[in-house]
Amino acid sequence: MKNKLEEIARQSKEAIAAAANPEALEGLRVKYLGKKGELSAVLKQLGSLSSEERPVIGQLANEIRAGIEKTLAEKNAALHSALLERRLRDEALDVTIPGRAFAVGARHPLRIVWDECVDIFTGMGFSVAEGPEIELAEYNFTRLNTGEGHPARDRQDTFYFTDDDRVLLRTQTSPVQLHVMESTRPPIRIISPGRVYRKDEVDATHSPMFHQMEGLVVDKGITMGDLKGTLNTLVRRLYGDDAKTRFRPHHFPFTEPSCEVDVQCFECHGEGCRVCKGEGWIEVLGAGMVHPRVLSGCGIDPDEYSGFAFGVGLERLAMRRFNISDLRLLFENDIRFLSQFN
Ligand code: 2U9
Repeated sequence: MKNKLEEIARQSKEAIAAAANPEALEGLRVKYLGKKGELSAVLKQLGSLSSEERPVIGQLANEIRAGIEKTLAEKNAALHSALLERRLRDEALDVTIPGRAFAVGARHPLRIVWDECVDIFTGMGFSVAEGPEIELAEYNFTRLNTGEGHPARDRQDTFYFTDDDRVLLRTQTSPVQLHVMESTRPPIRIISPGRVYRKDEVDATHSPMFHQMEGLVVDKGITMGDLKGTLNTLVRRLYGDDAKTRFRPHHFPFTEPSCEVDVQCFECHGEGCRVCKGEGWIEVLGAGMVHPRVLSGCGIDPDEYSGFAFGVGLERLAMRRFNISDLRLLFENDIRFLSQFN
């Protein structure tokens, strides 16, 4: 029996040493130490031994069991640490490898000045209104006091869809403001940025599609003073707190009186230079008090209410701001050009 036990000790040691994984090891534990295992089989025969042999063999069996348990535990630990080693090696992460660079886009220069104007006006309590680019001549012209036969309606200058000149691509964003005046009661304080279309040949300063931002304020007691205060604020936010403005009389059919707003040249401070073409002043805006006929056409009583309106070309703002000499650069979508801004 002693031989049998020593044989189990030897065999189990070899088998455990050769086990390749925790599952095989568990199989060996059952095989040698389990209830129906080899060690138990031997112990069942203890009864057949003499009373002198029984404690000796019993003690040997216990020592062998302890030995197998220890070997199993050590092998188990070794297998697990080998497994861990392998995972650490296989799943190694080199945190020193430079990250993958994502190409982050830049805002288009037009979008930059658009956002900036929206910020300035929403800061003064204006809301942003938008509307369709396909309009009725009725809204683009007639209700803006620009009746049949007015030179601004010329087919040479406007993209009409139909032969009866009834439907067109808007030439200004003013129709948006008419729609707001028709559907809401004063006080009205809105800006309408957006695309507009005119039949212009493309050159360094013209494009058949360009962007405008118009504004409209209608309330009781609105005066030219409100117009000047608002537009001076715009110009100072755009060109700096010390920017000087000049309001020159002008004519628009939809405003009366009308004016153009110049800012004193930021380059020569009024002396006259290349930037302002010797003028000392740079034109930035058109504006005026909303014509009473435009108000009453939208169901707003001009004896009770008055308003002012203005318009600014966003391409010109962007070109001046970023020193861009050719308008076409804004529409060619050359990444090398566009990625310079922001
Ligand atoms: C309503 C009534 C009046 C909008 C106005 C201008 C003056 C103006 C130009 C600026 C450069 C167009 O982009 S540009 O070529 N615009 O000078 N626009 S007043 O007046 C309105 C608008 C809506 C109902």
